[in-house]
Amino acid sequence: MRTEDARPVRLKDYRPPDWLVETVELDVSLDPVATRVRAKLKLTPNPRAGAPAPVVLDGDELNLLALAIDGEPLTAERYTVTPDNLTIPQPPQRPFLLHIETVVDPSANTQLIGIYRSGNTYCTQCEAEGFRRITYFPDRPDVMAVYTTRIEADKTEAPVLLANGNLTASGDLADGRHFAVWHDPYPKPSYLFALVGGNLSSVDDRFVTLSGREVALRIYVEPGKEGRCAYAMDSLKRAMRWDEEVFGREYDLDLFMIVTVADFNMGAMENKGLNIFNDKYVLAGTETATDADFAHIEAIIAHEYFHNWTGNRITCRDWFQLCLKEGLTVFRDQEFSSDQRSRPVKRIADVRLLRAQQFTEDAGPLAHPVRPAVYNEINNFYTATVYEKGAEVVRMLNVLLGRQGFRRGMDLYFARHDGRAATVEDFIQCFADANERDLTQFMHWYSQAGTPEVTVTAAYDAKARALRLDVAQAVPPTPGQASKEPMVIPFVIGLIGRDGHDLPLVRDDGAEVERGVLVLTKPAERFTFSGIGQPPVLSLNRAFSAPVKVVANQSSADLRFLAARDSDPFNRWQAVQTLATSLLIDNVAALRGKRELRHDEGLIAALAAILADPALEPAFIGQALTMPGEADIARDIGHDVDPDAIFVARCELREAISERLHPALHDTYRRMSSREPYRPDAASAGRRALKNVCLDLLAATAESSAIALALHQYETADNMTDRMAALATLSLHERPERAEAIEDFYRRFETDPLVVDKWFSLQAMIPEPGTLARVRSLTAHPAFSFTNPNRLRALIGAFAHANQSQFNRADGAGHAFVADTVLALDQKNPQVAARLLSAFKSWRMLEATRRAHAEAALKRVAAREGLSRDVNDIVSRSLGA
Ligand code: 0A1
Ligand code: ZN
Repeated sequence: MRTEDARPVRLKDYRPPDWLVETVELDVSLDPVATRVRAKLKLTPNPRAGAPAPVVLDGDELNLLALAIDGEPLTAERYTVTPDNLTIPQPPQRPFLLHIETVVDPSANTQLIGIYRSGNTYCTQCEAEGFRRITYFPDRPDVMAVYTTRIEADKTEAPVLLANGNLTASGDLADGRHFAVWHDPYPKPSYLFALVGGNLSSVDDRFVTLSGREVALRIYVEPGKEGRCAYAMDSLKRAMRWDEEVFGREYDLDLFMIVTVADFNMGAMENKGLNIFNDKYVLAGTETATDADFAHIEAIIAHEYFHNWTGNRITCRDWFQLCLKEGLTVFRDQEFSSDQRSRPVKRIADVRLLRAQQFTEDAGPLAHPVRPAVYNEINNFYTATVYEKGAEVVRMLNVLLGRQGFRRGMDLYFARHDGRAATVEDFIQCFADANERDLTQFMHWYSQAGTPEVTVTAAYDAKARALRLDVAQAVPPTPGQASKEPMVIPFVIGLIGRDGHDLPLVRDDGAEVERGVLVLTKPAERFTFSGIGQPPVLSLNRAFSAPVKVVANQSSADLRFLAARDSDPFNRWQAVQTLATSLLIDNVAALRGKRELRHDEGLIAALAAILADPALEPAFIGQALTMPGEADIARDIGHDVDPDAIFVARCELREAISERLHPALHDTYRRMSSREPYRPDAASAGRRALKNVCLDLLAATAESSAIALALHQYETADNMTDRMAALATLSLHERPERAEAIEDFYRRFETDPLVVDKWFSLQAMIPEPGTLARVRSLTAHPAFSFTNPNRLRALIGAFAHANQSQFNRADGAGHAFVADTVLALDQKNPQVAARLLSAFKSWRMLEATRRAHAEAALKRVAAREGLSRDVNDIVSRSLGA
């Protein structure tokens, strides 16, 4: 294991590689405990590098058996081996063939990086620095090579042998073994290498590209699970078509394969031609997967597929450029889902996620820029900032340049950089060149951390028929960045007249504001609009055009007006959230000061109007009725946070909504109930979402009839969405029905690990003091596994990340439990341990007692000898060392 000695890697130290690899021939002989890897690398001196240089290859937990140059074995004095490197100090300064033979133990690989086993399947995970756990190699993304992979294995243990590219040969060998040879004609970085060996079944389909080429599609699963791949396969074909239509991108190999495994550190991996997926993001059936699962499958299948162009054909020069592939590809998958489903609802869901995860990250000790300038462990930068904020930055280009201008920039990017390893500068330059725009200032989005705050003050002058907007922006300080430069913020606004129509946006110099985009560039600036015959209501940051926090102090009446009338659906939703947030913040303060709680009739009226609006999509109404989450309220409060008070204030609000809107909620519940057979499409899912939000609100008062309704729905549901939603509602009420239903659920689904994960999570998220004891005892449940990342995240991850009041218990027991788990897990799987530890990312904003407990827990982790680099990095940044 790579232990803690931190060696910060800095962007400014980037140097091109001294040696390039033209071709890689791998010969891998699979064995459960001694997998032998023979590698033949064609190395050439890099003409872009300087003086003659040694060959320094990366390695991690490898056993070197043999080494030769051009067929001649290297004697011991001609090379050195350390735990991290293999160095040949005086290689020939010309192209040569390097033969390396190593052996690794896949069964002992609990990190799940490199070659490992998931059940009986052999599989690999190489991003970011896992290839070095397979063979010695210049394991950096700017070394792109053509790979040929020969795999051999026992034919009964691993009848299926897969690697990147096309199958070029296969056959039987002596002793019951067999082999397959795969060739990938596209040069690629080592992190996109993959191989799989196992007893797998495939579901096969085909896709004909726009230019008429036929591509074979295969999804490999454990035998018996073939019936659960239909939605993933359909999503794949839709994604392939969409990328042709929207981005002009065709698939480039004759075969596209997806393999599912049950043990995987992340969601999925875009290896060239051979995506490897956490089975949770492929397998789905009506009885076992929720609407949210179906939506995730669609998005992640598309995400990995889209990487073929944004990530694989054009890759990253170095890991600092991670957002180049991830932010862009998330943007692309968000757009795909928006086109397949409802654009406004998707935008609301994405912004909820962005605020919950990225804004929170940006507000705490783990804040970092979209393109960090330094890292200790790259695995810790697969973050909401790189992915989600990275996508927002790409989206802002789309807003600034318009759809066509954006497409021009993308086309140029594909044309200019195909087959290369690129940087963020390269990417942005394409948009600048294709649109003749200067995007220098825009680059601050990549280098400055923190969520910008945009403050808007309006003044209406009736006599001059003019509206003046004073707009100020500020980016708060973040670790290592005390002061910031102003950003380019595409701020889309609307001015709404009393009749609900948008007024024309004409600047006082007569220029019309195109697409409503005000481009903010200064710390403070003034915009004046003329021809405004009445004081308008402001609709700000429409469709969330920039990832900023808006401060506008709009009146409750204006917010209600926006909730009812804005032509921008996102801002209708936002207006409700703003009303609810300010009420919740006031009430948290009231609870702590033992004062009486405030009620907001305006908010209730706004919700009633939305519920009654027949023009609105059900999924949108469901989003509007869902109050801000506890973590969001905490972040908005920002300091001296008491999670219990937040929980109570939120419950009180839900009860008030329940009481005041009871008949409408009941009626909506009934109207949204369906006797039709289950279908996972967006419209049906939206109806179920609204129905289940209503059910949960109806039960918020713990009224018996609502509990009975939930129980009835739980028992009679014909799909997992309804069954799970009913169970989640029941889980919030400490009554005998809850225990029975939880028992029943396990009995029904105990043979299905992905459903058992839902069962673990649901219990871990119960916001009650008994939950910690329940979680502890569930760690001894026969279905729990400490080494399977999905199980671990389902139980302990859900407790730490999704149960604010119990993780942050006032007695510190929640923090201590998670710290203990991190320490125990770190020995086995540092990447997953570090991610669990990041649950402490908001510890500094807690009130003093809880903050002290969190600090003590973090210090205890920090004090442990022999921490992994992953955990050491998170804990030291969390403590601000
Ligand atoms: N590139 C993948 C995410 C990923 C990153 C690291 C991994 O290591 C275990 C695995 C997957 C994506 O964006 O989907
Ligand atoms: Zn990705």
